[in-house]
Amino acid sequence: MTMVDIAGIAERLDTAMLTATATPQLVEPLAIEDAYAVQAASMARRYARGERRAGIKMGFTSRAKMVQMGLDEMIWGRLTDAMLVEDGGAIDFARFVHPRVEPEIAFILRDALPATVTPAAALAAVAAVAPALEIIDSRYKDFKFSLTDVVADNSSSSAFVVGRGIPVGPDLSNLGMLLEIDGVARQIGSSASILGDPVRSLVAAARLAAGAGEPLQAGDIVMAGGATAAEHLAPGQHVRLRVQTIGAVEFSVRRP
Ligand code: OOG
Ligand code: MG
Repeated sequence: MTMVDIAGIAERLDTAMLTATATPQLVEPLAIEDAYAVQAASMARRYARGERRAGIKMGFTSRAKMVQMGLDEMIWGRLTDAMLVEDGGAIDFARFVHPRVEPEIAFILRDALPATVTPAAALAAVAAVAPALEIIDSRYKDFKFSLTDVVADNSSSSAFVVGRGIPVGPDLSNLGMLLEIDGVARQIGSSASILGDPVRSLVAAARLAAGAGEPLQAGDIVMAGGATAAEHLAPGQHVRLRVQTIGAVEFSVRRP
């Protein structure tokens, strides 16, 4: 077995994020466990700088996202308070390398979740379900990566916006989702694209987080994954997502 420089790769990815500068893809193919170890090590650097855990994001839970990025395995990443953008707020384009946005659904937990839960039990622990926008920003050159590259890079997690949402109740399995940029429809989809029902993503999140020794806690936010392909962002844009029944969420990209 070769030794993998977990801390060194974590530092490289963390620096790429802090300086908004793309870094080359990893040369040595990592084992998936090592990729998650790099992710944990890079997140430990952020926690040491004062960021606080906010929940987790799921990735590649829809066919549209798998096709866009050419990968077909579910992944996850960690969210912190520093990544949270207020609904209606603005982001600075210069903070990112080459940001994209994708339409999602978020769950805000009232109660902790164990590794194994039924969809009904998972929903019973949810305080609110909300429309959400994820701003992904791969730290790799040209937004290209292998599965283990992207996992090491915290699954491209970069920023996220969560709408007000509503209490659990309505069926979430087929809600229309409309992503508009500057008032123009850019992606139209359905929550059904997310594993057939976004609650399945929440169930998987509970299993994966617990498996990593960081089970989902009360107050955590779980991003269920993009329902459609992601769209490139540019300075000056206004982005809005409307999700049938559960509401809307928006943000803008400041001009430098
Ligand atoms: C990886 C992250 C995938 C999603 O919602 O599927 C993801 C990427 O596409 O850069 O966030
Ligand atoms: Mg996403």
